[in-house]
Amino acid sequence: MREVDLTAVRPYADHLGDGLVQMSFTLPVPYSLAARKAALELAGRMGFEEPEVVHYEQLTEGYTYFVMYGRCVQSVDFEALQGEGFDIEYMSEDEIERFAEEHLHRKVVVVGASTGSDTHSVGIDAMLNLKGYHGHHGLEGYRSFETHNLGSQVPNSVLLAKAIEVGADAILVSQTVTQQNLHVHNLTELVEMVEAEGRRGDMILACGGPRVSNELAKELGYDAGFSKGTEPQHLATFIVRELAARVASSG
Ligand code: B12
Repeated sequence: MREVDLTAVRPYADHLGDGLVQMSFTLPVPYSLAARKAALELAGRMGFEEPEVVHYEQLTEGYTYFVMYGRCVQSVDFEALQGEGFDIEYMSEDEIERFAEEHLHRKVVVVGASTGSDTHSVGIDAMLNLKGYHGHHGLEGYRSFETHNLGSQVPNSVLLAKAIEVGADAILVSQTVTQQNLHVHNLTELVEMVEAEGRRGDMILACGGPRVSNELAKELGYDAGFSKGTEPQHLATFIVRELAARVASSG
């Protein structure tokens, strides 16, 4: 079996290192042979070799949707990225309970919501409700957590007021709709409000959603961001460790 060269990693489809990529996009042009040519030319300019249109169709009048294949010739040095610290060792539910008992000696209070006009509540429910996600309890099922799930379409002002009322250790925000960068606006507004109230140092701020990343979250002033595939114990691990570190550093 061929060994992977971790200093020059590229996408893999038929055989290692072939660089084959599948991508999809929509062009604002009518469904036509010219549209197909435009997509091929664009993929070429993106740097893909041997681009192919494997499917295209009219999305609506004046718009054409494409599924393309192309060969990516660039590679990335994966070895140079090791030790960057983006992999966290998560604890299990039992380990989290024991860690909280040993280090915190009280319940961790969290308040969460899907904010602004965003109606998608499945993400925040997955994190907080007893039923949880992927066979793992949400934080409501932990002895060491007191959870307040405010649901969806919650104004940032209401979320913050609740957090202050219950003395929250962490505010948890879910954002799914990213059209027009709505999520960035909502997430930023909350940070600004927390800061204006002089509470930023008292609360952990964490957010999540399919298009949220830890990098984006940090850039917007959050302590952490979580994306697709997050399970409740990932979030719980982060919260108890972060809180314990804050308790330890405050003497
Ligand atoms: C179900 C659904 C709905 C339901 C929502 C029901 C509900 N109660 O939530 C309904 C039908 C209401 C709906 C409405 C709309 N939807 Co919708 N919806 C979906 C759908 C099919 C699934 C979303 C979902 O539940 N995923 C499952 C959860 C578990 O995944 P998740 O949210 O990513 O959560 C995980 C992580 O992201 C993370 N996470 C999430 N939040 C948090 C928070 C914290 C603190 C942490 C730690 C982690 C975390 O952990 C979770 C578990 O791993 C998606 C398409 C898809 N297949 O993804 C579209 C989708 C999200 N919807 C979309 C759109 C556009 C809409 C509408 C605007 C449509 C319209 N024109 O009316 C409206 C929204 C109106 C509004 N005001 O918000 C788009 C969003 C595009 C974008 N990026 O902006 C999608 C992607 C569909 C699409 N391809 O166009 N929708």
